Amino acid sequence: MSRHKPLVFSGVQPTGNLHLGNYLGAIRNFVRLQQSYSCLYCVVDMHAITIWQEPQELRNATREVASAFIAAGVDPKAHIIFNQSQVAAHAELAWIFNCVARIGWLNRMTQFKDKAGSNREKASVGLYAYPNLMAADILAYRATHVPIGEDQTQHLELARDIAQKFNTDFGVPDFFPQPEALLQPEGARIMSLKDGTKKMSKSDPSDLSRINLNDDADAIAKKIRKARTDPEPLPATGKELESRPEARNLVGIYAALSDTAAGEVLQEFAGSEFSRFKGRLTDLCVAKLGPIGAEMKRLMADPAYVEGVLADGAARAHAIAAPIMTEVYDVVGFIRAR
Ligand code: AQP
Repeated sequence: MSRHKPLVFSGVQPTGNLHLGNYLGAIRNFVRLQQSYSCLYCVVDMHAITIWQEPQELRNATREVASAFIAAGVDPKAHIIFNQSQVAAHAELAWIFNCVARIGWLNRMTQFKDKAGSNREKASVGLYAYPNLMAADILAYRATHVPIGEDQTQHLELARDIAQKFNTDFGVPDFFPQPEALLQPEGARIMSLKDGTKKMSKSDPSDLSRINLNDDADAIAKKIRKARTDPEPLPATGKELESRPEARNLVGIYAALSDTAAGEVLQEFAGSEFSRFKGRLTDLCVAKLGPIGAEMKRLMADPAYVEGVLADGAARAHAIAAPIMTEVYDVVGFIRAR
């Protein structure tokens, strides 16, 4: 990993059912960033357990996310792929940040409100403190750039506030950098195939709502065929899609997968019935996701290799974080063996 390029950190939770939204909204971008940045891509298993995970499924999902990174084209030798719990700096720095962040700051986090729902009293303390761990994930490496979806901008703002408060409280200006968001372009948010107003999500109980990265061609075809649409043919302009969320979503998926703008897709399909468009979308999805799904399957059949990648990545991640943590402990006033 080149130390001369700016450092990117990003993570995906091993919570099962990796889907097209995770690919187009995150993993595909991870692959592209390898050119210009040194990248740490983390399977954030400690974040996953803020909501109950079956231990055996967690192990499996951890290998699956790592396999998806590799299958999509992340180079685990030139960059770093690892799972969060193998590098102690995440938990150690998160504790210090628990003591830097203010309760009022966390109370404003909308994702906690969404995820805890009406059962706030029963949510885990970890779910509440999740943004502090995310700040630690980034700052343990002094990462400067963080590719995130729009839903994570509030958490990244918090990481910046924590970095600044730490620097100010301990009188160490510039100790932690202010990490910057690498936001995805508009249209990178993929919605449920069953409801164009809800994001495609791992936790949606309906498997028909999402295209999983390990779906085979038949499953992809079935899900696109059954995807909700409206009776109108495809329009000629994006403006006419504004009040048609399902149509807009399918056009957005086609545009993202073919690396074009939605406007160009509409130029090609204006006036077409959905049945024709869905057929072409299926072909495109199968062509783009098929090879990734097949490679994931091959990697999942070799857990020793995938765990080897994670262990090697963790050792290299630790080597970056450990000297930073030594400085952190010194700044905070903790006595350590010399
Ligand atoms: N529908 C989506 N469209 C675009 N990007 C998406 N991401 C998730 N869903 C979409 C992006 O995928 C990355 C990894 O997400 P995560 O696993 O860390 O957490 P998440 O955002 O909570 O993912 P899910 O699939 O929606 O899981 P659940 O159902 O558990 O909440 C992130 O960069 C995210 O933006």
